[in-house]
Amino acid sequence: MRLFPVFGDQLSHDLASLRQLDPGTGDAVVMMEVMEEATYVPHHPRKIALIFSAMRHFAAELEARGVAVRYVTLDAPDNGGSFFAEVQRAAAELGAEEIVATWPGEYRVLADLRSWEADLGLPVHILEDDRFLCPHADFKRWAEGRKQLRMEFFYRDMRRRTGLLMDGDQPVGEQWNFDADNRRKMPAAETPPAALSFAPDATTQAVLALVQERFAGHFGSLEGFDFPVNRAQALAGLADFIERRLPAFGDFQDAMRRPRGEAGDDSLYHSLLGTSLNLGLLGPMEVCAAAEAAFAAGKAPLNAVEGFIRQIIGWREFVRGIYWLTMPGYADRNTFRADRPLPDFFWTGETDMACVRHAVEQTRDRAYAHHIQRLMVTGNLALIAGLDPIEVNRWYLSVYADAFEWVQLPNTHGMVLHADGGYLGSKPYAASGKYIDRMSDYCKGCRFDVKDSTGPDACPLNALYWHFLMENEDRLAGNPRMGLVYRSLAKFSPERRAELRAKAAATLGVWGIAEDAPSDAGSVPADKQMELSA
Ligand code: FAD
Ligand code: DLZ
Repeated sequence: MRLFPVFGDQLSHDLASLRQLDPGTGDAVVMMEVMEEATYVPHHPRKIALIFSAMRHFAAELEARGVAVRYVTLDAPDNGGSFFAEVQRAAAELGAEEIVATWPGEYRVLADLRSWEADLGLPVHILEDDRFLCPHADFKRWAEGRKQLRMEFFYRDMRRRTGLLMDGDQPVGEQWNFDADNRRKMPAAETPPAALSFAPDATTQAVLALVQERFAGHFGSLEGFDFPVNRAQALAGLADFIERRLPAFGDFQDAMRRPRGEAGDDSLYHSLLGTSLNLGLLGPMEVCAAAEAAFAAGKAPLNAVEGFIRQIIGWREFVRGIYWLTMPGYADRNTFRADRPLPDFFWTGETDMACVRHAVEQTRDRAYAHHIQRLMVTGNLALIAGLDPIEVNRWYLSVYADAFEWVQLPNTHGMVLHADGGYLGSKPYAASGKYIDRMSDYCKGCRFDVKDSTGPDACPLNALYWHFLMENEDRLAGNPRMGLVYRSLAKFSPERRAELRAKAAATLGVWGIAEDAPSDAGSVPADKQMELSA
């Protein structure tokens, strides 16, 4: 008898391990809702509910196909609390002779799985997760000998490998990348269509009640839960995106906008496919093929389709490759020696900065923020304020419904914080308020003046930006991609530099995280802190 553990982000019927399962031989799947997973960081309740509901739907689909499933709910009276405890019990009770698993999404879980063989006294087979398009060995081969890894070159290889948007060995449109066309600010009259909303069925409602009861103390709201929780819903979400939002996805990919009380406010023209992809309800090739077909049918322009496909076969595969190539250890580097705690407003949204307030409130309400909010609002602030990468990484892993460490960590630690010393990205995305003003309407009506850097109402991002550049001049001034900004900084008088430093220090003081503040001042509230000190 073989036991097949299936984790909450492995909800694909063609999962490598499930392809080996033979229902006629006594093989069984075990799926487990366990406190260890739900609390190793304080996950957003919406994320926990999504995962539990999707797991329950997937288990029901397996059973309908004749697969024996041992499903352990969180409130089962004898729930063992961890993957290991439940697998051990299932193996003993069912008389398992072997464990067959698919490579998990986090190093932490892989290390656990690898210890099972000795602890259970049973063979444990861990199969490669071939739902991803670039196997570990291929990424390793590609990366070997390169000091820095650059997504663009990896992406071109992935285009050749998949044949997506290729004309023989040349890119369709004679250009690999149309990013330069994808930076439009959103006009006030533009109204992105609302994404599909999936009303909770009885299974989801039961999960919502359970999560409400058990995780009420975690940051985030369950109200209006409407994530797709099974493959049929995920496919409907994909079709809706391809038809109604993909055509403008490229143009407004980098745009941000204040909430206007309209249905599409949170995601603009983004796909909202991240949770379905990461849980395994959709596969990367099928979503890219759907986008490519829309281009072939003349329903979506090349800049949109190329931009979308690049995110999936480029960025998504690239960050996963980096994660597995460098773990454990990727998160240990802290290039800028950043050590300030997270200001309270990351958990409360209580700040007068309109951009940050919106990003945090939306995150609290939806467990979602689109890429530019994550990168250029909360991310940029974390970078230029010198926030501790451990706290920042934990925040991102906790608060987004699509967050699993293989994808969250390289994006946060590498792309946003540049804490990996430039392994993932060639330069930090540091920006002042000017960038936010160029790409959004946040600054209009914000209490702070984006055109001012040092006055009492100056946008705090401006002085923090220059402060960051001054603090890290020795590390960054030699970077050819930072040449322009350092040439500007070189023109600043000593008095101007001092003013900017003083303003930045005052801002950090107001947030309770200046150097001379007590180390816990303004930090994560105690109830959210349980894992942060680990
Ligand atoms: P869209 O904008 O519609 O993009 C389509 C798809 O492309 C996404 O669903 C995703 O699968 C993929 N994609 C886009 N950008 C990236 C990227 N940089 N890395 C990997 N895949 C990408 N993505 C996650 O899936 N989980 C995370 O935990 C996560 N954390 C992030 C943290 C930070 C600091 C940053 C800057 C980005 C992070 N991303 C993460 C990437 C990206 O922001 C999300 O994938 C995206 O916002 C999800 O929304 P969407 O489905 O509407 O994406
Ligand atoms: C994120 C998460 C949560 C909150 N809870 C569970 C759970 O109870 N059971 C489960 O199988 N998976 C859960 N997950 C997702 C896992 O953390 C994820 O599958 C692993 O981290 C991947 O290695």
